[in-house]
Amino acid sequence: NPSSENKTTHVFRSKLPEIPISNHLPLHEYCFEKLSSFPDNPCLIVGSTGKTYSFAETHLICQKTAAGLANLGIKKGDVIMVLLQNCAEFIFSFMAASMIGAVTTTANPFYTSTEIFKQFKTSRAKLIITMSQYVDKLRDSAENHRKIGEDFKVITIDDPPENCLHFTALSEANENEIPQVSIDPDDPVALPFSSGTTGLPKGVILTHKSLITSVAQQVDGENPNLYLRTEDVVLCVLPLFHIYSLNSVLLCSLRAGAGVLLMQKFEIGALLELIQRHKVSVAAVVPPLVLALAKNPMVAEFDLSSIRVVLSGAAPLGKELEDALRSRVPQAILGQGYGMTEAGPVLSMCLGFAKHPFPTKSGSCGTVVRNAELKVIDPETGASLSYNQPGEICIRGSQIMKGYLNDDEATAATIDVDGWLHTGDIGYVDDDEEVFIVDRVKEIIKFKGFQVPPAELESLLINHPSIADAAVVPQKDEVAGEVPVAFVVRSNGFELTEEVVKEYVAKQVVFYKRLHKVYFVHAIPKSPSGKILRKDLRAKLATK
Ligand code: 4UU
Repeated sequence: NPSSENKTTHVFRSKLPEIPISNHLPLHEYCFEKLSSFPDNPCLIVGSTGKTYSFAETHLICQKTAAGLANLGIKKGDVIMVLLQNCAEFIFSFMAASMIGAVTTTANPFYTSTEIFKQFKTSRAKLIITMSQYVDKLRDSAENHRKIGEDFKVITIDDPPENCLHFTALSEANENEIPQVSIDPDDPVALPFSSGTTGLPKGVILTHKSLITSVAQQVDGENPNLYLRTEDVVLCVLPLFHIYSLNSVLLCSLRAGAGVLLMQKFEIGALLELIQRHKVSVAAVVPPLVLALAKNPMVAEFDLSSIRVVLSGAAPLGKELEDALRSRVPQAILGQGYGMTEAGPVLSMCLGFAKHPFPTKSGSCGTVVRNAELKVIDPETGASLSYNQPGEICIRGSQIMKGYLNDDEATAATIDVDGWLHTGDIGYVDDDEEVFIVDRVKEIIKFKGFQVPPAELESLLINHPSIADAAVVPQKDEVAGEVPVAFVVRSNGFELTEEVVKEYVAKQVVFYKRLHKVYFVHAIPKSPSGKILRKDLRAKLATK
């Protein structure tokens, strides 16, 4: 019996009671379920222009866009790719796809052509919604022989280049022409990509049920864990193509009736100005943004007194940084959320954000969300551990992914036979049910919260004619948290400089995957089975 379940399993739960969750609904119905109570409230506020869409307007444009997607031939189960920075059209596209039973795969518009097409092909997307400035990357290239307008459609939210369509082709369709589809709770709705605990990026299948469950765990119930009010303005500066912003900012706000302030990109001056102007009350951030808010002298010139909640996540937040931020926004509750794309994504959330809050400790990643089970296991033996004992964090519940797209092996390596998702994070739960993350056993490197999969960089490096072997590991960095650095073995007789290696990688990847340092070595330490001994390399870095 491969099952490790037994009587000694210590299951950690939320301090909040379980609640009924409407996860039989399609995601868009759930998110807009309470629309009639606040149709005229601001739903989306476009930071750059000040344009505001009410809930009723947002819902209507989503419906029109749904009809528009159907007119272009998108059917239930089809995948569309949204390649956009934060903007209203992102939301229209995502919710529209849900309405016709289609699936959205989100990607970073700063990706290189190669990175985009890898995801585009793997996800078998039929259509890309983007901006004109990114269309050149979608043109016929070495990676791609399919043609825009013939083999796949490209829609731009600004002036469409040749063979592309304007977004109005979607958003001006007749909302009465949405095809009737029946959506099963286990049907996919979102397909973000993540490398998980090992290897290359994979499509993470998030179903209607997973996302509804996750949102409900945060904002539903008599005493919501993340209490959002209809009068809240929630800052949406983190990219919506990442699950953190998509779920905890966008979907949670839609459900709760809070307004979402959209910022296309992070720029401290504009951010502070918008917080002050729109009286942002809830700010979802990542540690590098906390650093900017805590340290940048400009902050003193703005009124940030509207902020009542700061949620940090996606990477560890140091205690000093948290304290430094506290002095800047003394009226706000600061806390963390801990998420992982595959986990739907939220595993734990600060209970200081609850409607009836609990006291919390600095450095904690919150308490496991309600209607879910968390356990901590010995990474060697798999034995379940009790309070205050660090081990691998595992999570179980209806919110977790259905699995990886077309990769049963990776799915089985991540979700075990008893339904536990293994995170590759090392942490413990203290006596007050608070989760603390202390280490990571998986490969992933996090640059400002962005995923950098070492396997991807290693395969690029090994493709270089002068490189015999390579390994990529994280190095601690004050600003980014971690940066990728490489250990490289030169092929016999080849000259190769650090600059050449860095350049070679930089040309092929998005900015945050660039190598910050290259160490030339004679061999990469490996286990008898051929696995890179990353711990040894990390230890080597620590002594450098
Ligand atoms: C230390 O980072 C995310 C999702 C983050 C998220 C989502 C909703 C945070 C709050 C929220 O409300 O997903 P991925 O897949 O990009 O990266 C997952 C990994 C985790 O396994 C862990 O290693 O990112 C790291 N991580 C954190 N580490 C995520 N949150 C934290 C955290 N502290 N608070």
